[in-house]
Amino acid sequence: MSDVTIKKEILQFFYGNENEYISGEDIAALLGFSRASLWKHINKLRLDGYLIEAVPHRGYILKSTPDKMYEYDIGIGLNTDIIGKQKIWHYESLKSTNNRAYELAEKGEPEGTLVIAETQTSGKGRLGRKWVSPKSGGIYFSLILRPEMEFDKVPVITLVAAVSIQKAIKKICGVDAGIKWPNDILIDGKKVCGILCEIKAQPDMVDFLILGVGINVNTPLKKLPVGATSLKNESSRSVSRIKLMRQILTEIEKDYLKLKKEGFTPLREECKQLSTVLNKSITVKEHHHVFEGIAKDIDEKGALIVKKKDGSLKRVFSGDVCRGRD
Ligand code: BT5
Repeated sequence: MSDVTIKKEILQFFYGNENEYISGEDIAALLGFSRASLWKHINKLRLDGYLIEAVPHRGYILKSTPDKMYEYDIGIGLNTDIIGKQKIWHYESLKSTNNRAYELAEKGEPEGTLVIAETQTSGKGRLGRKWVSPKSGGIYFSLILRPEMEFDKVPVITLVAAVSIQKAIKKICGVDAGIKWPNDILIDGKKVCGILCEIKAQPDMVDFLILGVGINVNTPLKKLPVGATSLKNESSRSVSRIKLMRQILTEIEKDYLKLKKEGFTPLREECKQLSTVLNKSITVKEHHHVFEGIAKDIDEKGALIVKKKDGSLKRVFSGDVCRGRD
C-alpha cells in the first residue's frame, strides 16, 4: 500500500470517529496494519500538520487538521470516477498550476489528473494578466481534461465549469454567485473566482485542455486586488477549502459527463440563468475593438450574442465584458 493510501485510511478512520479516542490496537487491526506501521504513519500525519494526541490507555484522538489540500485528504469521501481520481499533485508553491498541469499533460498524464498549489508566484489570468494567489486561504488548481471534442466546441467547457463551481459554492457556503461571461464568478458584482482554460490542439481536434481555477476562499481582502471578494467575506464565516474542493470536483464531473453525453443544450440553460450580463447593457472589449450593446443570449457554441446600438446582432467569442448603465 502506498503512503498516500495508508494516510488516507487512517485519516478516514479518525473522521468517522470524530472527537473519540481510538485505540491503536483497534485501528491497526481494522485497517490491517502492524502497530509499528500505524505509529510511523501517525507520525507522518503529524508532520503534515494533523494534531493527533496519544493518551496512555485511551488511544489516539484527532484534535485538529491543517488547512492543507493534501491528496489523501481530498480523496476522502470523494465519489467521482475520473475527476480527482487520478494523481493529485499537491505543491506548497508553484509559479502556475496551469503550467505544471500542461507539462504533465504533455508527458501523457491522464484525464482527471489534478495539480493544486497552496500559493502561486506567477498565477496567470487571460491575455497575460496576473492572478493574485496569496498563501492564506485561496484555492488554485488545474485539471487535465482530454475531451475528444472538436476545437470549436471547447469554449463551452469554461462556461460549464463556471456553472459547476457556482453550484459547489452554493452548496458549501450557501452564497448565490453569478457568472459573468466568459470566465468570472461574481458575488454582488465582485470577483470571487476566475477560470483560465488553455488548450493544446491539432487543427481540428483537441489533444488536451487545462482547466485552471482560482477562488478566493478565506483570503483576506487586503491581499486581493480592488474589485475582488472572498467567500469568507460574503458568507461571514470561514469556509473549509477541502470540502469546497471535493464538491467542485463532484459538480465538475457531473456536468462534464453530461456535456459529453447530451451536449451543451441542457447546461446552456443553467448558464443563462446564472448569467450576470444577459439582458443588461454592457461594454465589450474584443481584442482592440470596444463597443456597447445589450447582451441577448449565449449560443450553442458558448458565444455571447450582443445587440449593438444600431440594432445588429454580434457574436462575441472571446473578450472582456463589463456592465454599463442598465
Ligand atoms: C482570470 O483571468 O480570471 C483567470 C484566472 C485563473 C486563475 C487560475 S489559478 C489556478 C490556475 N493557474 C494559473 O496560473 N491560473 C489559473 P482574467 O479574466 O484575465 O482576469 C484577470 C484579472 O482578474 C486581473 O487582471 C485582476 O484584475 C483580477 N484578479 C487578479 N487576481 C484576482 C483575485 N485573486 N481575485 C479576484 N480578481 C483577481
